[in-house]
Amino acid sequence: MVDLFLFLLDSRIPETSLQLAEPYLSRMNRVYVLTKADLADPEVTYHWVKKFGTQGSPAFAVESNTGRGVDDLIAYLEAQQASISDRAHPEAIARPLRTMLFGLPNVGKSSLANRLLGTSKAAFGARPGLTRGSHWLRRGLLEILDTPGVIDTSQAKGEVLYKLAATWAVRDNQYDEEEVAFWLAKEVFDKPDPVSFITGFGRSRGFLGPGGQVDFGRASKSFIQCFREGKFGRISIEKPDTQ
Ligand SMILES: Nc1nc2c(ncn2[C@@H]2O[C@H](COP(=O)(O)OP(=O)(O)OP(=O)(O)O)[C@@H](O)[C@H]2O)c(=O)[nH]1
Ligand SMILES: [Mg+2]
Repeated sequence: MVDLFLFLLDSRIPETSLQLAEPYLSRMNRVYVLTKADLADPEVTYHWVKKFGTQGSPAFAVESNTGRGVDDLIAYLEAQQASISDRAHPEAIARPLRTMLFGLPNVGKSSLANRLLGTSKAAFGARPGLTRGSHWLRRGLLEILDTPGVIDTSQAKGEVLYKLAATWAVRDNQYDEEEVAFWLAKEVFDKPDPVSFITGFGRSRGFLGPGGQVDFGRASKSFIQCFREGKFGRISIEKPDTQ
């Protein structure tokens, strides 16, 4: 039913995105799309795209919120559409290219579907688990199957869980905010004393509890949210070893 699988990977954690999604898809006809590129370090994303390319899979970095990078992907899909029609029935009327979007919850599948189709038909939103059921969407010679984030993240723990939480691929009740904030401060921001770093962050925001003490829970939550929104700049959590 599908000509091409668009395998969406969060630009900040391409390796973890890939490992978790890998068991669900065949090796065939795979295209990688690094999403939310505006939130990741552009140089690191460039190296990821290059790495996937040398491994034989076309790869694109996109920003579905602004549309940046999407034109290159559209040009690629149009070329694929032209080639399937030629190969199968050169004499027949061109048939649409069927693509399926696949990836972690909240990675940007529905937003990309809208960009590719130039519509806002696919419902999208800030929390994971928004799309329910799979939907075929069509415009001209492109058909897109938008799927829900079906990848099972319920068993994720340790660093994998922290990465998923930091990029909001898991629901808020799946992780401990203070643990995630501690890990982010230590491993991603390289802070030797994560507790005082998060406390300082909370104080600077005025998150004070009774007695003037910093509300560590609130500070942790806000710290994670600021990271997710790119308020600390464009930060890649995972870098390819070739870089
Ligand atoms: N900064 C940024 N945010 C994006 C980008 N693409 C999507 N988003 C946001 O990410 C959130 C999730 O987008 P969706 O398109 O709903 O993601 P999804 O993969 O369809 O999510 P589920 O259907 O819940 O699995 C939304 O708040 C989007 O606005 C992007 O390129 N950059
Ligand atoms: Mg969706």
